[in-house]
This record gives sequence, C-alpha cells and structure tokens, in this order.
Amino acid sequence: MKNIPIFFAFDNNYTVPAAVAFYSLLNKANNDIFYEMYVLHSDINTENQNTLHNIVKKAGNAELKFIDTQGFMSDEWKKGSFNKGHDNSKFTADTLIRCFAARFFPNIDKIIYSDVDIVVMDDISELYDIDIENKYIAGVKSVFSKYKPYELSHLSNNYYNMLKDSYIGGGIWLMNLKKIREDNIEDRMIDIVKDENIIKRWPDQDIINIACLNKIGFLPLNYISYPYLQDLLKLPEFTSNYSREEMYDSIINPKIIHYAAMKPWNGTPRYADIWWAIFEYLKLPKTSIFKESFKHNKTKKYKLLFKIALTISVILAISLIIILILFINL
Ligand SMILES: [Mn+2]
Repeated sequence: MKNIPIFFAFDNNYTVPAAVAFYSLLNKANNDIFYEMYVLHSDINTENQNTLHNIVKKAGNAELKFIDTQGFMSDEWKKGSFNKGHDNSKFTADTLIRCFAARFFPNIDKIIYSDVDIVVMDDISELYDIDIENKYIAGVKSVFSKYKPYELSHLSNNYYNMLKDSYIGGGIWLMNLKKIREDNIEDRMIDIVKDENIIKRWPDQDIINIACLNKIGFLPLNYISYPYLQDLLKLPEFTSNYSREEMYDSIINPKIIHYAAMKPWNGTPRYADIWWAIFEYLKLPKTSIFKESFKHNKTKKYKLLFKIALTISVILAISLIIILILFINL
C-alpha cells in the first residue's frame, strides 16, 4: 500500500462539486493506493461533511479529515488587493489558504493540492513520485498566457518578465512543505498578501508564483485537461508554452479534466456529461450554485414552446402581409 496525502480547500457551497471530484479520484485509483484526504475549510456544515465522509467510506481506499482554518486570512482577504471574481471564477478566502498548507500540515513533507471543479479520469498516484526535492512547488504551466498576454498584464513589468515563461496555474499542485517551512516561504507569501502594490488578479497563483520564483517545477498538461483547449487549437494564431503534441495528449489522455472557466453546474462546457453522470449516480442535490434553468427543467420546456409559438406567429404574419400585398396589387 502506498499512502498519498492530498488536500482540498473550498467552502460549503462547493460540497457537490467536491463529492463528484472525490468519487472520481477514488474510483480511478489503482488498487495499491490509499489517499489521506484533507479539507481546509471554515464553514462546511456537518450534513455536508457527512455527505463527503460517506462517499469516502464507501470507496474504502481513503480517509478524510476536515481541518477548520478558523478564519485564517479572512481579514487580509477583506482588505487586500485581490480580484474577487473574474471569468466565472468565484474567489474566496479559501483561495488564499491553499498557499499556506505548510502550517496546517506540520507533520507532512510533501502533499498534493487539488481544486474540486474537476473530474479525475485516471489514476494520478504517479504525480506524487515526481521529484521536487529542490523546488517549493510543481504545477501545470499556464497554457494560455502566451496567447493571451493580458492574463498576466496586472503584474509589474519586473514580475511579468520574470514569470511569463514559467507561470503555473492553479488546479493541481505538488507542494514541498518541508522546504517551504525550512526557507520560511510562508513569511514571503504573507508579505505579498499584505503588499497592496502587488495586484493579485489570480490570488493563489500570483502569490505562489512570486514567492516560489525560480524554485517551481512543472507537471504534464494531462493533469489539467482544459475543456476549451480543443477549440483554441483550431485557431491558426494560437500559441502556447506547450507543444502541439503535449496539448493534444492532454485532450486524448486526460488524467484530470479541470472545468477551469465554465462549470458543468452553471454552463455547458465540453465533457460536462461525465460530471453529470457522477452527479446522478451519487444522487446529489441541485444546490444554490446551480444555474436556475438547470434546477427547473419545466421552465426550460415552456421557454422552448414559447419560442416555437413566436416563430410560427411571425411566419403567419409575414405570409398574411404578402397575401395582402398581392391582393391589393390585383
Ligand atoms: Mn478550478
């Protein structure tokens, strides 16, 4: 048996996506893998914790612990220079907390962090074996920043030039907590959090990339297979830090699908059907994060009927006008 520590950081609203993520992670794990799962949170209620506990218990190849972060970083979050929502991303104080794993896991030297807006498509245990002895963190390089330089345009010239080719995204990280503790990297992170001159448009990513500069490793793109990458690859002008082979490989052999922008519960990203199948299998509820039209299928049907009726009326009206014009001319 190989034990792998992995943590997540999300709020009460994200229980349902977390349930889908947890189920897919454990369902795809190889037989010799056991996950030590942790959730850093400040508001997940007992009922929702039990929902997640039940999924883990039923899978039988993991244990799950909730760690209350007791409002850590919430004051800084309120006053800091953070972007609090962009491109459908809803950032919360939990977004910051994931950077500070070293203090919440004093007895763990190496840990995986994962978002929960994902579906795991394969065993991901090999990720844990990647050597990051001399790095603070490894992540997936931003696949879009070369094509859309404005994604990093909030950074000062100095930081932009240092980070543009090495900037890692969120979603999945492998963290060397031992080295982060040894070199007091969390102090550096707190300075960045407090520094209002540094605009944190992507709160967690900006903090990690600046604090860990030059000691960042890179993971294969398969660990973040983006639903919209396939469409971007069709554009002749699309360029990336990743090769064409690596990008297609991430689509053909995904380890994790990351619904980074549009979410299955409030939009229709590619591969949403896989997410919905797990949602239905687990008999999860449609909570407040779901788009209204997904909650009430009836209104959707009425809307369609209304559209059809309107189209028929317009066609009839036009026909009538034509007949009248013809009649007058006669
Ligand atoms: Mn995400």
